[in-house]
Parts: sequence; C-alpha cells; structure tokens
Amino acid sequence: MQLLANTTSPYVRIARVSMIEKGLEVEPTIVDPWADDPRLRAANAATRVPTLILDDGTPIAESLLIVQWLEMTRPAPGWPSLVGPDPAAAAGVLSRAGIALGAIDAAVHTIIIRKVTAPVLFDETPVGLRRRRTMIEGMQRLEAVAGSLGGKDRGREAPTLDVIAAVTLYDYQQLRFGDQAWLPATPGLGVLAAAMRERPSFAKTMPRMS
Ligand SMILES: N[C@@H](CCC(=O)N[C@@H](CS)C(=O)NCC(=O)O)C(=O)O
Repeated sequence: MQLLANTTSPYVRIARVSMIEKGLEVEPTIVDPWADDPRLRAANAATRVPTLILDDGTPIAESLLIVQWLEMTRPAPGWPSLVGPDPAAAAGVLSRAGIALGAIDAAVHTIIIRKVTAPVLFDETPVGLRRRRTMIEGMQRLEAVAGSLGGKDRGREAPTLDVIAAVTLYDYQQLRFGDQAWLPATPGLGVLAAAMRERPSFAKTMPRMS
C-alpha cells in the first residue's frame, strides 16, 4: 500500500490520522502535486494528494473517501469508529466535521489562488474576503464547542472525524495564517490540539513546510 502525500496538506493529514487510528501505518510517499509527479498523475487524474494506492493497485483519491474505505474495511468494534460508537451522536460528529472541512477548503483555496496572483490581489477581493470569513466563522463556531470535543479523557481515546478535522484546521491555520491579525483567537481549539498531539497519529502528522 502506498500513500501519496505532502507535508502541508490538511487533507493528507485527515487521511493519515484516520489511517493510523485504524492501525494502518503506511510511511507516506512524499510527492509534489504541483510538479505533476508521474506517480500521482498515474494514480489520480486530479493530481492531488492524498491518494492511497491499495495493494492490488486500486487508487483511492479524496480524503473523505479514504476515511469511508477505512470505516468499511476496519469497522467497529474491532477498530475505533471515526463517526463514533453512538449512531445517535453521528450527526453531530459529521456536522462539526463539516464546519472544519468548509474552513479547510477556504484556507487551501486562499493559499492556492495566491500561487497565481499576489496575495493582495486575491485576499482582499470579494471572493477572498468570503473565504476569510468562512475561516473566521468556522473557527469561531468550533471554538464555541471546543470544550466538549475529544471526550472526557482527551488524547486518551481515539478521535472522531470532528476532532480530527478541527485539530487539522487549527494546526493548518497556525502554519499558514498564524501571523495574520484577522485570525481569531481560539484558545479552546489550541488546548484540544495540544492534548491530541499526545497521540502518535497527531504528533507524527503535524504539518510542516518541508
Ligand atoms: N477534496 C480533496 C482535496 C485534495 C487537495 O486539494 N489537495 C491539494 C493539497 S492541499 C493538492 O494536491 N493540490 C494540487 C492541485 O490542486 O493541483 C481531498 O479531500 O482529498
């Protein structure tokens, strides 16, 4: 099995944390999606990371589809469920994960558009400001519930997708926009991220520029 990945992508991190929590430790194969790495192009027409290549050669693109594959092939109770053990609570998990994913999309979109325009040309445009608003409001909404995320014994129990996505968002925002005055203070998410870093799945996948 091969996981085509880079060291910054929040989507890669969601897939990697989920894989590690499901007991699937695959050393990532680092590729540059922007350099049209031939291995990535062959496996994924969109040339994006993460792309998981199964032992039989089947490539699975899209972080949430990798999560879905993990849920089906490594189900509870043998493995921790990424939507949680309680079906009644699953909607809440997915709802919070959706907030984090929306903000992650806005953040990545902002970084990608900066590749083709100077930051000021995009960030201050109506669409750029809309993406910023998404990041700010997404973080604020998650901050409002941060105290209840991660369970009673934070860092000790396997995380659900909302926790994985919220921490991934928080750490990515610190990496990419940590110096921006508009970034909201989210101390609750910071405490959650620090607690989750006690788990190898989060510690090993901290985003870094190289
Ligand atoms: N929806 C995809 C998004 C993946 C994605 O956008 N990955 C970025 C890195 S953060 C990438 O590979 N971009 C290269 C490109 O857009 O050409 C997922 O959830 O996996």
